[in-house]
Amino acid sequence: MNEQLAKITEEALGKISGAENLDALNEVRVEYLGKKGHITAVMKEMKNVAPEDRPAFGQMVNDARSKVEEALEAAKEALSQAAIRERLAAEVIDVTLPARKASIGHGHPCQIALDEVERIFIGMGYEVVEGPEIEWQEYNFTKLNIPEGHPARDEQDTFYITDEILLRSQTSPVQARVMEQGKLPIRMIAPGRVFRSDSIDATHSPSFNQIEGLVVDKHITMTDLKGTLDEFAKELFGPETKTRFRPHHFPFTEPSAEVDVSCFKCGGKGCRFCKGEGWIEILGCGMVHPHVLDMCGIDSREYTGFAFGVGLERIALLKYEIDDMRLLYENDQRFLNQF
Ligand code: 2NL
Repeated sequence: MNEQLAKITEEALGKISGAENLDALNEVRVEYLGKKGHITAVMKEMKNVAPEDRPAFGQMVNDARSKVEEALEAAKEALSQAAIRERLAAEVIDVTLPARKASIGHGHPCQIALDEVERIFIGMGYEVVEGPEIEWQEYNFTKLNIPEGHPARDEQDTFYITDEILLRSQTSPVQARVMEQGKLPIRMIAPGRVFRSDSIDATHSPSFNQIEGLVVDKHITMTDLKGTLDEFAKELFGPETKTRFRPHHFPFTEPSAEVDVSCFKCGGKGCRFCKGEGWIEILGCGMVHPHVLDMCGIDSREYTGFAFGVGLERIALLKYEIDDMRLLYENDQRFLNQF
């Protein structure tokens, strides 16, 4: 018996040291120590052993069992260590490689220009107000003195969602909403995205940004309009800047004007930048039409106001001397990083 057990133990130890991985090791455990294992089978012989020999027999089998268990444990430890070493070697990280540069991006020229415009008007006591990009045509057109049948409502020019709902073609509906709330006086600018059914070229896009301004109070006159926009132009383009108001027509203002600034490149002498004109057009403005005030719930016999609208992209193109609007929509970092 002793000899047979020694042989089984020897065999088990041999297989343990030959096991190449943890699965193989487990098979050896089952083969010798499992329910039907070789060493377990020897233990089951106990019943055939003379009662006086049983303690010694039991001791002997237990010793063999312990020996195999210890060997299994040691081999398991060694194989696990080897597996970890192998993984560490395979996953080695070269800490001397240069790190990937963290990119924090760059402000968009339109955002920089908008920040500047907002700073100027906030400095003059204006509030910045935003509103929905999807509007009732009532607010986009009717309340702004653009009745049904007016050419500005042409389906070719505006993106309609239903007969009554559209993508706003200007930010003035935001101002119509503020007027309707009835808190006077009003000093506000409304920046935001607007939509026109235009084809894309160097100066047009179906979606662009506008900043509209509105002042409503008692005794507001054209001199307030001219003084405010002259100050705005000087702050935006430099203290030497002059302004020129040319008569124009907008449905929501009367009288209306377009405003030019003296060319900030040549000072007004005429150059390539201003196409020899000496002047550059930057915005449209006028005294709020009394119909507009009345339709928005403000008594036009008591209150007057002025309003203006500027294209944000146009300001950015002029200020940063960019010659194609499409560059503003590509978001190429190499372009943006220049401003
Ligand atoms: C332009 C001209 C303009 C307005 C916008 C306005 C708004 C209200 C009432 C009256 Cl609520 N007017 N906005 C007035 C005149 C001109 O924009 O050429 N924009 C790019």
